[in-house]
Amino acid sequence: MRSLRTGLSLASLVTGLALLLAAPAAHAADTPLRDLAAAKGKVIGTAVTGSKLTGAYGDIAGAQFSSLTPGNAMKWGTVEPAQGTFDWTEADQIVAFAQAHNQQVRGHTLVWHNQNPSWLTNGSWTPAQLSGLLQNHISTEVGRYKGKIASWDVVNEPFNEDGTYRPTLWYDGLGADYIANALTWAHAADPAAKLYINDYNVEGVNAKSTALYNLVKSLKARGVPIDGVGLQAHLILGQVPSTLQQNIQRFADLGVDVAITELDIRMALPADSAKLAQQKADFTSVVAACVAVTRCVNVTVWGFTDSDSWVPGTFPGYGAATPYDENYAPKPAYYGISGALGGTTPTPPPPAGACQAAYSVTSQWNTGFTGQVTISCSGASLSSWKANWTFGAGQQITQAWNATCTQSGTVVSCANASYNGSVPDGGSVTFGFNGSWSGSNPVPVVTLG
Ligand code: G2I
Repeated sequence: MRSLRTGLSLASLVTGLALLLAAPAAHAADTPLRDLAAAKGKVIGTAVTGSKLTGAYGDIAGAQFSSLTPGNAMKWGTVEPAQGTFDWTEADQIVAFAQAHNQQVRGHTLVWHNQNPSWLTNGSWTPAQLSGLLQNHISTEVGRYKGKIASWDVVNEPFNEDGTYRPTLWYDGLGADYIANALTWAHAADPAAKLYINDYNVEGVNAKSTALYNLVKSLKARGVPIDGVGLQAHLILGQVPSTLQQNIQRFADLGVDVAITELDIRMALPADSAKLAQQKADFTSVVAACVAVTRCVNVTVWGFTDSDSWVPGTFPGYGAATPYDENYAPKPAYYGISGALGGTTPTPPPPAGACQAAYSVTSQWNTGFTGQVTISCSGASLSSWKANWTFGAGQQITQAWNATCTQSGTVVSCANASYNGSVPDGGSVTFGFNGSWSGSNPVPVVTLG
């Protein structure tokens, strides 16, 4: 900046600024999702696998997203495989990566019925023992990462589809208050972390989301620390609930934040352009619903690449659920997200264009003829050209205009003149020649080279 100031006149600085200002508009689609989200006051996240955070996977995770959720690394079964034996390797790796990339971490998850260690699920515990185990687990894990986790999915998937409590180790052993207790213990371990209850099939207004709504309302009334609800959003192509925004709004109106925590949109394989276009529209409407509600603070995709998605393993025949394909190329869904965050979709590159040459005989007499070649371009252009062909019946060029032609045996090569090398997209150039023939005068195939 200093050398810019001293080295440039005011006029050229102004010109330079104008160019700088113009550039982002032209390349807005290249703006990382995290910057687009920030401009809307939102956080955009992805679930990650710690061991993959290098190379292209790491580059995209770091550049595009402002929040990371460990897909599995912070679950009880991962962090305490044997009672009292802890393995924080992957969780630490993800937290360190997030800190190095100025990203939030969503901790996932403290109380769940899945992915618990077998020593826990196979044990037989009194309610007091179970409660002590849970409190100790929460205090240990939340305490370890105190100050480093923006939000915790404290309780995961507590409800059945009909809105009753899911019978689990926790509910069966401790009753519904395991939820309030878990939140209270988490708050004690890290008072600054935002505490969430997270569930699936609660994106639209339905029995399950209404049960969640009523729970949050009563927790708030009791003074239990609850800061947000997570709507997982494991969706199916073409089935974004029409009441999504309304549902987000009703939670916001309760005085809690809302996050879309595990967004993916699966389709029957193979993917095709129509399905990918529908998926783009679906990602657009989910992100737009969050953008429309101030207290919807975060949209997190459950894996950003189709190569790192839980979907094909769980729903055979389904997949392609994320915004990047298996080779890390952004899919239309990516542009659905960026568009809903205010980015512009890039103008697709023009279809691979072509220039071609057409040969014709314009007049012919007993031993001679006049011919011409027209070179025309569509979706492409040339700055110089050479037209080549092979005469099939002993013809011989005697004279050419608007090109320099040489003939060696049957092979003819004609190069542009100094003034007509340029063939613009949509334009054409013609050159002509006289030749001799006898017997027959067949039209050759001309190639450009
Ligand atoms: O099931 C999708 C998600 C639903 N909401 C809660 C999330 O925590 C859950 O995540 C998924 C992970 O993405 C999967 O990766 O949870 C699954 C387990 O319920 C995870 O699958 C497990 C496999 O079942 C294991 O066989 C595997 O060892 O992932 C493990 C690590 O790759």
